[in-house]
Amino acid sequence: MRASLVAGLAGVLLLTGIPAPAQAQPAVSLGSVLPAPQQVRPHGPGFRLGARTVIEAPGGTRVVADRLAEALRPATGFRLPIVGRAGRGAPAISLELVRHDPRLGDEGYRLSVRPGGVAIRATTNAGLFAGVQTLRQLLPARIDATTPQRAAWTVPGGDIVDRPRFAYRGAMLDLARHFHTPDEIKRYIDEISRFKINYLHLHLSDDQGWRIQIDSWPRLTAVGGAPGTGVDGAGGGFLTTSDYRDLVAYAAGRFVTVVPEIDMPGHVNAAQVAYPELTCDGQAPPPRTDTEVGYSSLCIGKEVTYRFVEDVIRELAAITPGPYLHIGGDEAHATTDADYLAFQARVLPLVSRYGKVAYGWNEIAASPAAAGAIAQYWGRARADATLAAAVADGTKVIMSPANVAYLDQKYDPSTPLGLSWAGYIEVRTAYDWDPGTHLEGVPEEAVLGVEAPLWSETLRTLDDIEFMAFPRLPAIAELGWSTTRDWESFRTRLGAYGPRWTARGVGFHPSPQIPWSTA
Ligand code: NGO
Repeated sequence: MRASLVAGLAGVLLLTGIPAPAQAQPAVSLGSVLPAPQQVRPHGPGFRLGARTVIEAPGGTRVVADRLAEALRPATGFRLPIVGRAGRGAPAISLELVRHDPRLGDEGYRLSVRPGGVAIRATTNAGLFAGVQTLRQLLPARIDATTPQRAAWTVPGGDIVDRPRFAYRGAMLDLARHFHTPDEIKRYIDEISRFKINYLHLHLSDDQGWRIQIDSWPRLTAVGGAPGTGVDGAGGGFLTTSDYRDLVAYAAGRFVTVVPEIDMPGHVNAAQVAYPELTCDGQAPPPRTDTEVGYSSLCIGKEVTYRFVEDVIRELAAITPGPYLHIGGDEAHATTDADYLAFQARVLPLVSRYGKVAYGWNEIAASPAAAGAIAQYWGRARADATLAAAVADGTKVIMSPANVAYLDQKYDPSTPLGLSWAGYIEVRTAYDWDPGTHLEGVPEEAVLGVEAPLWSETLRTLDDIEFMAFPRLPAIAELGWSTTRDWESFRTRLGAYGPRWTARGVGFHPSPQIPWSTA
């Protein structure tokens, strides 16, 4: 409350152009964090990070300490050694796993800032990592510079107790329409994990291309990942199994779980170009790099279809440590309803046979086999009777309504990139909805979380990705993490975050709805 008032005043000052008083103001207020922490109690003097500061990281917390050190060393130029125990009186940022704290759940953390140091406590490393992301935002924005800066590295005094509202907070990248390289994906992971996003969904196949190596069907990538398989014949490429494993490990080191998607029974033209036996007449269709949807379908009556699907699921499950495997299921307009149900009755159980929870676009809810599965809602309506019926049977839901959560939609008519079929989505539109009440018949208990999909028909480079994702991704992240939703507070905190992106060279959309700080 107090924190958001302080933040709100800072916003007014920025808007009116009157400079904030220079004296005694901490550079950042304790509550100025994205997504908003649950409990913020500013009090007492803060901590000043200096050349003698150490990172105290007893057993098992090393992976988080490494991330913290990587985040703070470049701009401060300090050594910040990681030690098991800090010497008495040594200024320290200390990480510690505690046995039990019912306030924290699996991913929560406590952060306290005193003149002698900063303490982050959690019951898991995921919780400590979340606390570290908060701490980074409590330092002056210049902490995000990639070269040493002169600054007073102060952290405001007080306590934060925080935990997420939803267990699943996701982002999706579409590698099929335009391939994005492992390095680009890693940079995206770096940015999204700062907002406590903990799942990255990769859309790995579509009509245009196939982007993941499958050993038992090698032409999928030899043909479907060849140069020229991106939209309009641009680009091409695919992830080898070892690229994929490396990405999964990189993500895990940032507490992000990868969710792979193979889209079927529609969106399969690239697979059919590579393997004509996957069509009903056995004839290869022409390769397609336009952006039509809904014209291709696997051949539901052929056994080879299920050998193919099982091989793909088995191989993907084997290289995916996370719990979910996404089987698409959207826009199967070239599959009859009866065929669609027959297909899902065989394929949804296959996913569990290989040890994964089946996940698909909300169309899968039409199948009785989706009872234990997860459906990703991408519709624009506020009610979906088929989904509500599945929810009553146990299906869980991830919310990605296209008209509020699709990061590929234009901000406004002047946005140079993106599509607009679901409407224009400025920052406020992305923020002003509630995943727990958005859909009739889908109560909060049935909602596993939120996801912000970024389809790439019009997006080729990392710059394109960043321009569309930021600043809307933090809006969706806040809906997934925070229990409060307050637009005035959000826009002020977002405005204060801008210089952090600038310092890292992240080209965000400077939305006119946000009071961007130029500090
Ligand atoms: C739809 C479609 C995708 C498009 C996307 C573009 C879903 C689930 N299927 O969303 O193939 O790329 O819109 O916004």
